[in-house]
Amino acid sequence: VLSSVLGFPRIGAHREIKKAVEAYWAGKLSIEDLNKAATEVKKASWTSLQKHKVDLIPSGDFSLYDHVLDHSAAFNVIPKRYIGLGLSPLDVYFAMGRGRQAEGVDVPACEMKKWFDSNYHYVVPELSEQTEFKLLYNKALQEYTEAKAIGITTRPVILGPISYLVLGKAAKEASANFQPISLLPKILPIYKQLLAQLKEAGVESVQVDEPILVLDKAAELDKQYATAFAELSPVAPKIMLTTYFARLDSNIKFIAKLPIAGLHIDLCRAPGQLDDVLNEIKSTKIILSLGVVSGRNIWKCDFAAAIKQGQKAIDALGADRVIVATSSSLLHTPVTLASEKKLTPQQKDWFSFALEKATEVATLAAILSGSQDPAIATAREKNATSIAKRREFEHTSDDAVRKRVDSITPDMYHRKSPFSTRKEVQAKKLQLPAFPTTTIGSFPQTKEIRTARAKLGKGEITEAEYEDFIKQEIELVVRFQEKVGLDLLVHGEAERNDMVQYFGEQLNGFVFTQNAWVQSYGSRYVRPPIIVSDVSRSGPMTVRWSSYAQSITKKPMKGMLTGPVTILNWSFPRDDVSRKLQSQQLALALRDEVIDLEKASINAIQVDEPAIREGLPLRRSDWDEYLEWAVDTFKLATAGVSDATQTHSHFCYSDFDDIFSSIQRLDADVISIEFSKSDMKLLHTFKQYGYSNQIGPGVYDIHSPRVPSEQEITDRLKASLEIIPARLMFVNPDCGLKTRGWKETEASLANLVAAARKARGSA
Ligand code: THG
Ligand code: ZN
Repeated sequence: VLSSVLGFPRIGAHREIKKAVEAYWAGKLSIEDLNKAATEVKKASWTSLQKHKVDLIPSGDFSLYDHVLDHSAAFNVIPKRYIGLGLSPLDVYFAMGRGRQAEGVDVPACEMKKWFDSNYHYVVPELSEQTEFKLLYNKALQEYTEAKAIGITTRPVILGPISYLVLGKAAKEASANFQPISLLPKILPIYKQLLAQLKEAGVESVQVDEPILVLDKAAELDKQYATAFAELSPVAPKIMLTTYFARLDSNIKFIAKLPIAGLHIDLCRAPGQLDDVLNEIKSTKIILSLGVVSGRNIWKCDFAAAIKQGQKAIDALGADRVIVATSSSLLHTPVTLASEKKLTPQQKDWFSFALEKATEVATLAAILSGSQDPAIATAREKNATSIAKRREFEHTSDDAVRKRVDSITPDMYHRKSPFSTRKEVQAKKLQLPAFPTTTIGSFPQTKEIRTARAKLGKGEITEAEYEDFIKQEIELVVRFQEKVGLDLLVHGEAERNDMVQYFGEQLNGFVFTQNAWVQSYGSRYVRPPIIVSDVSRSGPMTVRWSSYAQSITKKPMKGMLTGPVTILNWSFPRDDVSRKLQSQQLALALRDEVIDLEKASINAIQVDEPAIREGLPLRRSDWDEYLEWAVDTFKLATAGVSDATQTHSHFCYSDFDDIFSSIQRLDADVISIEFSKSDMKLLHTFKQYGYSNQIGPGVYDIHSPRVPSEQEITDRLKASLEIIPARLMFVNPDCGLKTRGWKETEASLANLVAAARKARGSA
């Protein structure tokens, strides 16, 4: 029984890649030094995986920005707008990832999308009939060779042709009914070339990721899979077809018939699929890779359970046909627990980060291979003790919290009156003009703000000094909003490091880390807090800042909270109770905060749920159950206020089509949506479904430093007004301003206010 890791974090144990890439962008690091930093990180990963006795070590999974973008760049899938700008290939690559605005060049970034149900974003390939695939370079081969040169034999990883195409989208120039998958005959020769080169270099087996096999839509692609693998197999090293994040369901029927050497399945997300898969592949020669060590969570693997599954597979297939692996790439987990100096020994004993997970797969493989090594026996015993201790801890629930959840009554999910009534009461209270202008909540997180926070962390300034500093920042943001003429103000969130981490650090039941960074996109990382026990609020979390902000202005101040579903989705949840229960507990804590804000005369309160769409299960048959509790818990958090308090919510990255009726059911008084990147189609959907509450379609894209002109904003408003009635319209940017600089923020918001005022004049 061999052990395998499907992919490793590529950010470096100390965020070396973020630092190097950002320094390169700033012109402070040469290409050579950037490559050197990359080489160091790759070497460190390979070396430590080898040291931890992992048999199948991945290569080709490293990335300076995003692994899907790596494929596009290597396959010549480069939209025209990035060509002929006089940029080096590396700069074209980064321009596609993040846009570029300098020295006369002004190109926006390619679209990003959430990678399945994770908080990672990939850069979406743009495909059309005109796409000319070419293999410009073979990144998997380069990294394989690089590892080989230091004496480490790896298994290269590539994203398979069908998933690559299906994850892409039709480019602007594509014809109306173009389907990316129609390019399969054109892309297969490229994959053949890539795989043949690997084989020639002596690669024994290659990991071909086909994660879309866990989606419903793969069921219709059985013929494409058959064609693709019939063409690729003869020229390729042994193919390990790799799936993750959900179950294969009936897709296993056609997968079992493919000419592949091995299949990887996720047994953390879908433990129930093992029997089915074993039945289907028993009579074939396919090797089964068991994803028993979670790539999506940080809990220590329960060896006893994993061994049971491993033994079952061995009984059915024989030991030489079983591999023990991580469930998915470890990209979604932090690098190592060793960097955490503040966790208690008890807490540390519960977790495994990427490196510790590598040890887990190696140990499990040794156990399943019947190893007599006393060190392995000891590791097994230690694991059993850790798991038992954690289980013991899990039984010590917070009775008050559990009782409160049990006594939730139906009326707690509903506002007192319907929206039409609330709207009138709120209009009197808030006195907002037509086309009220507002922002999503955060203002630029300047270097000074980050420095002050870091100093507080290191004890270089006192709590009181920090508090004064934040108050000054709030005052600055409030005065700016007054001056520029916004109507519904925010306090700017200078005190928050991250919209989830900030709440995680204040709520009971969470543990937070010092260095547990996970890549979110490009050079942007997050540090998800960990839910370890029942969640409750020990006191107000945001009231102090919101009421200070309200106290220094006559204009209405909007309170800002992160919703229960988003806190859950962007944390590492516990795995001993349901997501629903965790969301309910979060909702009750937030409900208290909402009511406290109302008591403090904050008459508009925003509870953001940008992650509600990404939490949607990958299989449609699981959607209803999720949406029911997700919507309910949002309502539980927000419905405790009087009619006069205006509730807001904000959504980003959403394919609203899928969750439309749920958005309506949230019954927020106002929603703001990311919208500038998609087209008017989205608003038509809102109209078509008869969305009845107020809505602020983002009037400009904050993800780029570009300043939208007043005319552009006016045009956008006019277009929106053809669909959304004027009386329901709010005017706002399409997301928070945290990652923007002040300069473009001032200019953009001035144009936004001017456009709204013009609209009032002409409406
Ligand atoms: N918080 C969390 N997850 C998210 C977002 C978030 N996922 C989706 C989206 N927003 C991702 N966007 C970002 C934007 C900026 C940053 C991270 C994710 C960011 N990170 C800082 C960095 O990498 O320099 C570190 C943040 C910090 O100082 O704590 O700027 O908003 N959870
Ligand atoms: Zn947003």
